[in-house]
Amino acid sequence: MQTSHFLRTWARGLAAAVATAGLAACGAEATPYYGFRVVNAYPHDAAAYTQGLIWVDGQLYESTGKYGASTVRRVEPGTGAVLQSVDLPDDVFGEGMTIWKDDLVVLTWQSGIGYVLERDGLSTLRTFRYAGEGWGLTHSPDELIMSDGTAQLRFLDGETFAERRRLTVTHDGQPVEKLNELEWVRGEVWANIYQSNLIARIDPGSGVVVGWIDLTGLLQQGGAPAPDADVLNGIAWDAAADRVFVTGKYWPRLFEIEVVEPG
Ligand SMILES: [Ca+2]
Repeated sequence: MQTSHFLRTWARGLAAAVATAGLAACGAEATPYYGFRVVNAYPHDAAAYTQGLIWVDGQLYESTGKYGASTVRRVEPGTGAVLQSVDLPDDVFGEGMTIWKDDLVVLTWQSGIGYVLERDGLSTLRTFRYAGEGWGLTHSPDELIMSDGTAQLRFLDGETFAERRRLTVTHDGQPVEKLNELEWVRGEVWANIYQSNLIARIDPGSGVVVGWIDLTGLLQQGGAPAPDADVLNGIAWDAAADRVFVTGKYWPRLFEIEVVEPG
């Protein structure tokens, strides 16, 4: 028995040494992949092609896409009830949304036009222009942060919408394409990667992905099958209570999740 125990201990030690040597040969530690735990599941409008999701003072605001069906809405988190909704023009495809000061800022996909909406009445206050496509939108304390479907994040002045800088988001030195819905969470930029179950946790200074959150299997939790659901999209952070909510396009559920450490 003693010999067997010794051999097992020796074998585990050897395996650990080989793994460590492998990482050292790569020159860096592997980027961690985090799991998740569902804290709560709530109803969500399964007709909403979710493009932007934010938490403001106890309520959710959501922007939706598709030509002729794009909206900006105020949603009761616990029930999913749409308390108020306005239509965007039929010829624009709604995209990401955030709040700046007290106004909602909404992007459109390929029209190059952004909308500034009054938060309470959802009436349009003004519009602005930007180059290229609009995908996700969030903000740091200092500026707006926008994605456009590439690996780049643009940092914009929140008053003039002028572009201040761009950053290429990378994982192991390679660009991470299809950055979609965004959320500023605890000093990081979190980004849905379009057509995947992954959220990238991005260092806003360097653009480096410091971790991945794998939400594979999330949709199947908390209720009946959802055959019409599309991709994961939509992250909202309740900064005051430090809670994270996620949903997807045509998802019938919204989830509050906790991120779980790897392994
Ligand atoms: Ca968001």
